[in-house]
Amino acid sequence: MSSSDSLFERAKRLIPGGVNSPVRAFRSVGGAPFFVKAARGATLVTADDRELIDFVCTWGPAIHGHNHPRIRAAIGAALENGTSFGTPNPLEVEMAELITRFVPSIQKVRMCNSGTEATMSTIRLARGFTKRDKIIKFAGCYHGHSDSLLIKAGSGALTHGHPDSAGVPASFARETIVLPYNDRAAVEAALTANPGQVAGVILEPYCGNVGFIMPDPGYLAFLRAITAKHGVVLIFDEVMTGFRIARGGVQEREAIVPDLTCLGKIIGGGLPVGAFGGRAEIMDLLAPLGPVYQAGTLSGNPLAMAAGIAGLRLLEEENPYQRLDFLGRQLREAVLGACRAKGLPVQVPQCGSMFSIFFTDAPVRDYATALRGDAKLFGRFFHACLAEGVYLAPSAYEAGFLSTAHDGVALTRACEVLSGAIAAL
Ligand code: KE4
Repeated sequence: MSSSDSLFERAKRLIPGGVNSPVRAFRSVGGAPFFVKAARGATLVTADDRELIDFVCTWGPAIHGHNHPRIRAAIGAALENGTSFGTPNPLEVEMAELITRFVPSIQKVRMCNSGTEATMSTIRLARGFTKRDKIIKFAGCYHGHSDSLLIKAGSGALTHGHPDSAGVPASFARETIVLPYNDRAAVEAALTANPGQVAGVILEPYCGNVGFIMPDPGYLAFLRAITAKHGVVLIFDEVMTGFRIARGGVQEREAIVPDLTCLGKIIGGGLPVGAFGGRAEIMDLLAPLGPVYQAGTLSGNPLAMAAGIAGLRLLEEENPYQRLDFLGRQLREAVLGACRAKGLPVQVPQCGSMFSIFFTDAPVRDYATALRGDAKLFGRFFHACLAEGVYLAPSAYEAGFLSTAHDGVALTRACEVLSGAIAAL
């Protein structure tokens, strides 16, 4: 039995499903997950001493590749001073200054420990600010696992066939209106049908949890205008896209100014971090200033701040976005070319270092069209790539990620593997 197999057997005895996050379980692609003991650059080293070229990048944070020396050094230096103080610390201020400089719509920001905490807190803020209860989200968008948002959710919830989680009271679910993404009429109808009742609209401005889906031209501007008109808080969940699609996230690339923004992943440099921020008049409702409570023992943790600051400074120095888009286009062209040669219908939406592969002939623009992709074929493709040392997200409903460390041999090899796997399907 391989080391991963024996670790998985032990894990399953004590950890539900043997994993600490469902999407890691390979349930939708079949087979058992491998365990990783080390990671560096574009490579994972498994417990079985296999080296894999990684396109999951720990679900987004590793935009500089794994274990970047600058991030490692920053954590080491911070560690000399201790791990957690439970008081304000200088690094939190530096992080707040960086985030507000990179994302000008964020006038004030609060650190927390995960993307889930960030999105959950913005929902509470929107409700506190507007004194309204209803929230609009979009089918397939995943905003973490807080009750109000685990309705028609993407990512692992969709992957495992439970987009509406058990355990969420009907009274909670009633306050969440779920609409199709990219459907303007649906938003107009929902706001007309619920006058003065909708506190906020939350969305992934580019979806990364139902595969990678971009908005129709003008859709984000439409949402900005209609939410302003109805006094509804517009929340961009940029936990995945923040600092990845552009230094200022999707809102920079699309020149849209949301009221609140959720962040995570990259800003932690691989350590547990979330953040949310936006208009000061909304953020100042937060305790200790105002009546909306939110808190966290390890929020602004010095090690996580040091790692995140090092990663953001590296982005500022390298400005890798054009380079990452060039790498993403290479991968896209390799998959499109191989599928064309095979006569296999495929969509490969890609922007910068985010992409996904849908085996379907119809363009994918929302939850319904994403589900038309051949998930079984994706599972076979996933394992064919894994067998050759390339690790894609273990689900047809996730985004793939590139890092600056993929530039060169890793991407060349990966494109060969992806093309070969398609030819052999
Ligand atoms: P976390 O609570 O997992 O830190 O963040 C939740 C979250 C919020 N918003 C967006 C847009 C997200 O993508 C996420 C988390 N992303 C998934 C990957 N699809 C995390 C992977 C996992 O659940 O293990």
